[in-house]
Amino acid sequence: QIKNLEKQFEERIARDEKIEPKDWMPEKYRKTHIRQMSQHAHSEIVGMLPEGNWITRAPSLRRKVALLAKVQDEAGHGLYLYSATETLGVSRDELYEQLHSGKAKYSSIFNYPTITWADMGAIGWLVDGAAIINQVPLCNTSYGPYARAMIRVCKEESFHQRQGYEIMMKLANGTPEQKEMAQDALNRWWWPSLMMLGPTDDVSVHTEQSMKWKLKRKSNDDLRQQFIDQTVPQADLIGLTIPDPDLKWNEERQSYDFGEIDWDEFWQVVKGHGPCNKERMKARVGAWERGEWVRDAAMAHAEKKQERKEK
Ligand code: FAQ
Repeated sequence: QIKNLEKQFEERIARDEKIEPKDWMPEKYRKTHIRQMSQHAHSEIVGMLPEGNWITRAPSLRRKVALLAKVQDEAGHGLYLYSATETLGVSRDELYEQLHSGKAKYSSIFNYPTITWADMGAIGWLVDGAAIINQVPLCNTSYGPYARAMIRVCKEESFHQRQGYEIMMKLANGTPEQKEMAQDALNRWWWPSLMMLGPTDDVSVHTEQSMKWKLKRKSNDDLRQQFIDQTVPQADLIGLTIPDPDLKWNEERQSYDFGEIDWDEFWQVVKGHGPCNKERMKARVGAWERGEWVRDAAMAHAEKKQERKEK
């Protein structure tokens, strides 16, 4: 019986049919989707913190409006993705618990500090740029609710990327101090943005199975190469230098060769030892605890309303 269901499931995947919440699916398919989708949701929520740091200090009203809208979009993406994950039979409370206890991961990139205004530009340009490269193929992923969520998310990420690049463009064409600030932000965010796309294919434990299930449509290394090839000309255009002395156009491959990524740094950050891991978790857990009275009040109100209805 199970063998038959598995066979039908594999055939549906081969036909590029979407798998929907009430369809039969292998337990491992369900689990790995809960893992990736919830970690994606957590990344959006934790990802609000580095930029939230600059909302009150944006240099103009126009910049503030754009940054506020971007951070609100990230909250929306997080909630949207949590809802999509819940269709796999896990509760929102369980997902929060996994984040707060450190059991579930969130993207390494959000454990770096945002120390100047140019970091808002670098995040939009590079971090959202890398996120789009990773998420456009996910619009075609096999699980229906995830694929549909990605379509809307990608449209919004595209606005985020442009607002970031525009900040960098303005700074790079500004005073020498402003240009220096933009270059410094690029220097600090470049390598972590490359790491964000995940470990190299030879050590990526989930890629093989996730590609078979069409959860992932492109490998980590392919996405990283695509990101580099797309971003280098953008840096050239605004006169900034990618901080990689080994970066070189390879005529034969029609791609850029690039230097060694510091994978020790990546794993340190993933294991909780990055510059801001503790601060990020403290902020999330603190927000959850401070919101307890609101949740309690809402529950008490709902119960009273129900009681009145029953009388
Ligand atoms: N950070 O076998 P793989 C955004 C973990 S975009 C931390 O290659 P997989 C938008 C991985 O979970 C950012 N951990 O794993 C935004 C696994 O550990 P596990 C979020 C990482 O899943 C922009 C282990 O290493 N985007 O938020 C990272 O096949 C600006 C082995 O790795 C997504 O989540 C990392 N960078 O490939 C918001 C996209 N990389 O789970 C605010 C969806 C890997 O077994 C501001 N996710 N690990 O404990 C994906 O596409 C995939 O999950 C990858 C990883 C590509 C991230």
